[in-house]
Amino acid sequence: MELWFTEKSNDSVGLTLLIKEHLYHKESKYQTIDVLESAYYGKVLVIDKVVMLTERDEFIYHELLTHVPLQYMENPLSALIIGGGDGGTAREVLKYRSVNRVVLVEIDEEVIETSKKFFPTLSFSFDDKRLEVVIEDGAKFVKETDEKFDLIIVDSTDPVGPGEVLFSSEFYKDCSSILKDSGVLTAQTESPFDLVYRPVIQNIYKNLKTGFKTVRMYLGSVPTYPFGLWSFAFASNRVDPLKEELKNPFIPDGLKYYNRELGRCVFNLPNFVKEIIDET
Ligand code: AG3
Repeated sequence: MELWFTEKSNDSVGLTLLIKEHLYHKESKYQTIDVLESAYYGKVLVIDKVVMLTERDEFIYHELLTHVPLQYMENPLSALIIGGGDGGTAREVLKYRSVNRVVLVEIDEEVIETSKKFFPTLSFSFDDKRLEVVIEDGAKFVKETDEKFDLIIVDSTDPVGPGEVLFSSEFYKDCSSILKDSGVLTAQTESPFDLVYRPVIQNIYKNLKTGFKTVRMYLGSVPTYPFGLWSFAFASNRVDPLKEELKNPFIPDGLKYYNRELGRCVFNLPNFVKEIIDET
């Protein structure tokens, strides 16, 4: 018998994967966690029936979320990751020799445990001594911490359920206040091709603008996310990627997606996407 998994992107479109094996199912305190062995994309991490990552294309999302901001920084020392319990974002940030401290705040420790069991190519980052893991609500953490960071990365789920507060203007203002002067925040901000999500994205960018002087969107193509076209936010009070040059003298070896030519031009947006942002 053939087994297929479908994530419905909206009521009339979905992504369907042929599944070889359902490896794991767990109801955690916050959400359901599943691991599927797919025929084409390798192992798939699914939370609340939504694809978080696949082994085969996770590099695109994780490299975009991290190297785009890190290449605009001369000497990044510290990073705060909100979410990101699979370890993929931490893996990329820790490739920078200048980075001596990464704090990862994940609300659900079951995500970390699942990644340790099934996704060693991401979760090996948890063995790095520079990484501290805090099991807590990210919004609460940014409100209460006294520490300041060079980089904040919001590696969240979609803006529904427990992840919703991570797109609010209060959260962004709190992030802005714990960012060093020349710091940058990046966040995943859904698919601009999704008509249903358009007002949601506009709201996210409106909220970001209440916390940061400069807010830019950039794009990448992630085949296993809805519509294959994904957006990210770059927010800062000092750095405008459209006006400044890349500053980091170091770039990690062996990246599979990011290079500096690409890193400069990901901010050039198609007209239909510009329109979404201009309306905010
Ligand atoms: N963060 C989730 C991105 C959103 C995917 N949305 C969807 N499939 N509807 C991924 C976590 C990877 N570190």
